[in-house]
Amino acid sequence: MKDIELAKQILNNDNKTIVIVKDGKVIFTSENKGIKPVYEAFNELKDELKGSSVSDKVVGKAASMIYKHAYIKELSTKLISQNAVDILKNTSIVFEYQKLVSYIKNREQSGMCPIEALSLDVNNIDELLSKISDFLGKERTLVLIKPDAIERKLMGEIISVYEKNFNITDLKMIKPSVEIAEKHYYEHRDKPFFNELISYIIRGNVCALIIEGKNVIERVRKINGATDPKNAEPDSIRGKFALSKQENSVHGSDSKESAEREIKIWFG
Ligand code: IDP
Ligand code: MG
Repeated sequence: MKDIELAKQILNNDNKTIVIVKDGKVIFTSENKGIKPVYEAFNELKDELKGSSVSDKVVGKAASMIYKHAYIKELSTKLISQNAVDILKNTSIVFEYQKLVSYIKNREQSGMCPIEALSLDVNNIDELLSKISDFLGKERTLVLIKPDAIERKLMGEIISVYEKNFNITDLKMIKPSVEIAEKHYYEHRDKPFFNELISYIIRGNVCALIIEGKNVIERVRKINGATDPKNAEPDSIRGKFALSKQENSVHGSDSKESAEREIKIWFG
């Protein structure tokens, strides 16, 4: 049975307070209600569970339940502690939901990580899962403002379009090396326009941005417009500014995988 199914089944069963699943096997269940057995269980299992705190496990639990369902690569140390990340790798911890909520409600809110805070005002596990998925649905993408736009001093105007619609979380000017340009456009290496494309992208400064938001990958590509300005919506960035199919002012990643690959190339 999948973790998620097991978790739901357990959470719908009044008799069980806590179940700890490790490597796909149930290694601990408690028939008692209340938070006390949870602490006791963690005490007993602290070596096995790397001695992390209860809150790590609460977060680890929430995260592990959606692990196979949501985009979780981004659920890094930014959102949860390293201990919870470690636990995620091989352990799922399932609490009775109401006990989890009362436990969280009694905690200092300022110390909460975002996922804990999300679980405060939901009524059941499905709501919690969908809230967390929404939260994690926040994507990142890589945008490049290409040399033709920088040369024509359109950078500010173009950045303001993204800024109004999304959060810009990182930004830099860079004159790309051939190596960076070839890595970035690797998928086009066999295309007839490849060499020309590389010469164009390295001919001057490029402004690279990491942009974050819900469905940002698809939305940025829509705002950018079609590759060839002849086909681009007139009010898209390419529709307004692109000079040709090649000198088309901006780049936006085309998938989550491309976004992560490209962010690594440009931001390390
Ligand atoms: P995209 O930037 O809209 O994702 P891709 O097909 O991935 O478009 O192409 C990458 C870049 O290569 C384009 O943005 C453009 O600068 C350039 N390019 C694409 N097709 C051509 C072409 O037919 N001739 C010249 N350059 C092209
Ligand atoms: Mg592309």
